[in-house]
Amino acid sequence: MKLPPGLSEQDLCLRLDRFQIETPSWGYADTGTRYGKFLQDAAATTIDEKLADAAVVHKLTGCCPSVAVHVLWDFPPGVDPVVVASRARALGLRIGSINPNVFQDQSYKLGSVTNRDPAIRQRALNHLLDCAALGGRVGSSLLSLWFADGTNYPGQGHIRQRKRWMQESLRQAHDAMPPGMTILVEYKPFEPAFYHTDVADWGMAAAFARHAGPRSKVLVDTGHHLPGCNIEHIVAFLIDEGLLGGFHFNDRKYADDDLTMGSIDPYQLFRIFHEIVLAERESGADLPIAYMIDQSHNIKPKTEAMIETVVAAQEYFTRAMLVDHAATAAARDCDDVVMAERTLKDAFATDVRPFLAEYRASRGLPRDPLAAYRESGHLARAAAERGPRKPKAGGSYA
Ligand code: RM4
Ligand code: MN
Ligand code: MN
Repeated sequence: MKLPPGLSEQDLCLRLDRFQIETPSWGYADTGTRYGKFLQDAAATTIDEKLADAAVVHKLTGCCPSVAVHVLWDFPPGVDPVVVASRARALGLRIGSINPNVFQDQSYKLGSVTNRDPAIRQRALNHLLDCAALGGRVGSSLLSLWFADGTNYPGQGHIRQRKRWMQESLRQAHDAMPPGMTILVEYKPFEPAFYHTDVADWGMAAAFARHAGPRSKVLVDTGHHLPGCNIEHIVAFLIDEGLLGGFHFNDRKYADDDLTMGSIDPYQLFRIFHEIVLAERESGADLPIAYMIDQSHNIKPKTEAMIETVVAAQEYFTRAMLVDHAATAAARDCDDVVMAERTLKDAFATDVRPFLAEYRASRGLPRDPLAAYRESGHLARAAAERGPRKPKAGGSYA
């Protein structure tokens, strides 16, 4: 494997040791499309089962110590989050980002914090404040906010008024957070709203984050862009503004498809990591970015898809570390566009899998986490245990 001057394999290994990826509780559960939900016998149904699967992923990959939770889905009445957090610890995990849910309740049909009805706005805000407090209790450092708020038809909402309501709620959530917690503002151009979304793009998310206060940053969900969008440009821009807080990684072909990372466009993933690695080399420090997965594995077995994703993240992050930045800069200095681009393509084309296998072995981990998973028999055991308890159908669209 060709390394850029000044970088050793040991350097790569040490950076990989610090490259941690958060897996989402909902990625282990049965999820569906608008048209139906296809149940998998092995998919988790309770938070304990989700944590058990996350622990398997962490055990095999060594780099997924935290699990994102979706408050409503993971902590139904009767489930004590503090007890869950201690069970997570017993499995070698911790609770990661707290994801409030202000999109599912019937009252949120026309919006949550941007609803015209002050009582509904207050209800949504109260949930955000509860989630902030919950974060403190379970030792989480991230309040990750995604709003389904938006409108379907021109004239349906007063856009600037709604913006101010959003702004006000974010500021209040920010000010109520325990010290050490950060808000991440996630944007999305459409869906479920089809005319306007209240936090539609990275610029709006950045403006909201700035208004909210200093402990507030932007979350880039790779699937939340209109086709053709240059995501790595957004990433570079947010890094420079000190506003890149984290990622929701997934891949997509058309919209918010939530496919496994790198399955459709691995070069894009590489280009995103390249911007991060370049900034880290220039500053000499790791960027404080929360790398999180947000995927919905409708077809693939959940835990396998998660392992595949984690492995892809490591592969493309490692490839990005192979870019010879001095060579890129030298080519750029003489306006040699062809050679400048080639420095990226050379790194992208490098097969880093043998190196990563060695790296894992040196850390006492399986060389091939997916193969180790298949050998472990976990999938069949989970299916035998969980399958019989599941309903026979996933529900219907109408
Ligand atoms: C959204 C967004 C959020 C996720 C919900 C379920 O599209 O990606 O991050 O929590 O879906
Ligand atoms: Mn997301
Ligand atoms: Mn999404």
